[in-house]
Amino acid sequence: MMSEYTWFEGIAFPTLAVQKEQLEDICNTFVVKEEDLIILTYPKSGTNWLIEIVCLIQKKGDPTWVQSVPTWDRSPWLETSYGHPLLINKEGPRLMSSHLPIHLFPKSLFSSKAKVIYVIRNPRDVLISGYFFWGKTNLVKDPESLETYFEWFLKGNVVYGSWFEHVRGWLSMRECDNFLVLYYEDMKKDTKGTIKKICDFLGKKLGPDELELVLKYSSFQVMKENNMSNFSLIGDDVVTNGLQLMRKGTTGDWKNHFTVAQAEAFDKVFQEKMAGFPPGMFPWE
Ligand code: PPS
Repeated sequence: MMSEYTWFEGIAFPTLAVQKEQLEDICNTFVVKEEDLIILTYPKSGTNWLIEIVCLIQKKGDPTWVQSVPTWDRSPWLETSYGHPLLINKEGPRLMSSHLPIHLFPKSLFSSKAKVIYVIRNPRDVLISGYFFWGKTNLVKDPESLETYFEWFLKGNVVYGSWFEHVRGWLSMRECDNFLVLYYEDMKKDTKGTIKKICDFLGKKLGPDELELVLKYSSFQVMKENNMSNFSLIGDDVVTNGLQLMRKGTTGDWKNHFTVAQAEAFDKVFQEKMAGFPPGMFPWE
């Protein structure tokens, strides 16, 4: 069944998860605290993987927390009707996630020293991951074909808006000390190096055995089997048909799905929309 969207500032949000009044409130009045840690992503970029890594770092590799508490309670999604109240009522340092574009994020962030980690993934893989994910939920309109979803994605007619604008917007903060940019592709290529980078950013030290535990419990296979992390607890009101968060967990899957014409059309739009960034900004290009 098709779901309605909640529209806010020209961007579509899944009505089942996000409400307009709450979004307005979050944007204008939510107070980010100095000691907060915020995981920011465009959807399907590796959000849940990063949440798992951060939770495990905080517990020095002990998996008890990630194996007993669902992801959305460990790191509530700020803009959701479920996550927002949890965050307002939480005392002390908070871990939170968000897919909000920069112009809708609570203004208090920009005068705060709260730490932010922003994960970027090749948008071609984001598109494919999203196509297979959203179609198995009641959260979005059913595109009915990859061709249609491809067009919607390039135009930004998808939930949370345009990937290009999201990434361009948040990358404007990349020189800030409290802002760490990670790439899904680097996380795959050198997961241990990425975990160390996150530890440095958070001012956490892990011993070699602790690092191995973080690596083990955040691996694709272990997360896929962890019901607290693999979205198997999401209810039937949202899931329509065998929803899987942990689908493939690879880079370059888009090559199995794009036609040559689609690959060319994507390259063209990417070059136009992301012009002006220094060489090497996007490791897959
Ligand atoms: S969501 O729904 O927007 O929060 O999704 P998000 O977590 O951002 O992205 C889901 C994709 O991340 C992959 N993933 C992983 N890849 C490698 N290792 C680990 N541990 C891992 N955990 C999640 C997941 O498989 C989704 O990508 P696809 O390409 O669909 O497999």
